[in-house]
Amino acid sequence: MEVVCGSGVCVSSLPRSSTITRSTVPQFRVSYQYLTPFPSQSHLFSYHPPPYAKTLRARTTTKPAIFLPHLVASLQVDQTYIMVKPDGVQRGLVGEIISRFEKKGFKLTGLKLFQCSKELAEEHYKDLNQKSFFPKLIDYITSGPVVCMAWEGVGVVASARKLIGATDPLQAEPGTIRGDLAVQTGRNVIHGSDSPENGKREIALWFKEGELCDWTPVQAPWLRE
Ligand code: IDP
Ligand code: MG
Repeated sequence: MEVVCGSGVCVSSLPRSSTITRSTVPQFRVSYQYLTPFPSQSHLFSYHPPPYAKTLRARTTTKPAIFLPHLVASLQVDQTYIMVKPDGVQRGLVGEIISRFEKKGFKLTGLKLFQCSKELAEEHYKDLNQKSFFPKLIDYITSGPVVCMAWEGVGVVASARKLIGATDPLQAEPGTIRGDLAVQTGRNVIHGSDSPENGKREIALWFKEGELCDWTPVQAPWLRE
């Protein structure tokens, strides 16, 4: 088995938890627990044979592939649902928040000011409906207009979560939106999808057909080679 480790290069055909020992890599003196560069289950880090491969064998092969996360990630364009919550709108933070995503280089594909219903808020946060704070969360989200946004880009879901910062603004790093602009979890100014799947689900929930724009920013060649 071909194994290349070091300089951030690993073989993806190894099971996530497999142990690399002296027998698999003779030059290793000790056992190494195989770890992906990030402890994520993300689809970004799984190997998919190219769909354009010419033969069935080539398409279904399990032969080891060099695992370069930045190259794998470069193939995946995701969508995320970002929402300025009612406190962000009331405090005049809409422009500041949009600006951070624009400056980063993501593509805005949907944008609207919107008063959401209780039903929509409950559906959006359905995974939290057993939490004690759920009723207050629904009151908060429906207490005034929100700004709904759909953003698109390579790695946009994970990157947006970094730009947003931790759920508790006091734990959020300075430089993040919550770290810079908020002080309490119950008033943390912004929502961002937590997975590519939820990005799609939430965009479909908050936007109607025809409200999203498919366009090519002129700056595209200046953002990605
Ligand atoms: P996230 O917004 O960082 O993804 P989640 O755990 O998904 O955080 O929670 C959704 C939202 O619910 C939070 O952004 C916050 O507004 C609210 N929330 C979460 N935990 C608490 C809490 O302990 N008290 C009050 N509100 C909370
Ligand atoms: Mg969440």
